[in-house]
Amino acid sequence: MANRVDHEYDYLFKIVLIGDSGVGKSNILSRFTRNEFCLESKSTIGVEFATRTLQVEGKTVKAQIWDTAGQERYRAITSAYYRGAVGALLVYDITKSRTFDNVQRWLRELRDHADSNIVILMAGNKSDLNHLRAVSEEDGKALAEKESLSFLETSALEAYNIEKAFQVILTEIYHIISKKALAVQEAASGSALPGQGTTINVADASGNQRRGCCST
Ligand SMILES: Nc1nc2c(ncn2[C@@H]2O[C@H](COP(=O)(O)OP(=O)(O)O)[C@@H](O)[C@H]2O)c(=O)[nH]1
Ligand SMILES: [Mg+2]
Repeated sequence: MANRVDHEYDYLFKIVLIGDSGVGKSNILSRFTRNEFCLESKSTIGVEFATRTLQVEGKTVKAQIWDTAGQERYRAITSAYYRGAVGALLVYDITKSRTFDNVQRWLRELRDHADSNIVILMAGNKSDLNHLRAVSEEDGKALAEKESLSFLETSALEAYNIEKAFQVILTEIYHIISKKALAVQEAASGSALPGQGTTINVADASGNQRRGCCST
């Protein structure tokens, strides 16, 4: 038993949650991994990360999502937090413009500490509090476009777009990884003649997809 190798997933992707304190990061995580929401703010839940396994384009992907234990309040997130991360969910609160203004600061933090190819989705959380809105959806979209980020408004409370946010990030990561793998394969086969190596794989992949894909 102890020796059994863990083969229940095809890919393991580390994703970090970042953004100001109080924007809803921990609740986004608990909504996504346990379908739970907590109205009271327990700032330190104390988990390092939580995981959930899901299907992305016919592959089994295990998302390992890291949450802060409140260090963001002291701007004391260490580089270990970002190490190995291939995705980031950058969260602000649509009712607090300061948390939106600070997105730039978080992008800088990512630039300094994370891999330069990290996939980033910006989430304007608490969309259920539309009557208290301080940041328009258009402003969110405009910033995301300017910074080349994916963007969604979410609500951890109403479970709105939470699933989708992770699907978008994981799919984007998967596309990048599979493109890289293909490039490596092509490089390995040198100036491969058409019909060699990769062609066979493409045929295999489409066969697998027809069998395994049910996510439409
Ligand atoms: N109305 C509403 N409140 C939320 C939402 N997400 C989180 N909250 C509340 O915002 C507060 C801070 O949430 P928390 O997840 O601890 O934020 P964190 O500091 O970023 O981890 C808590 O009181 C949550 O109940 C949401 O989508 N809608
Ligand atoms: Mg938290």
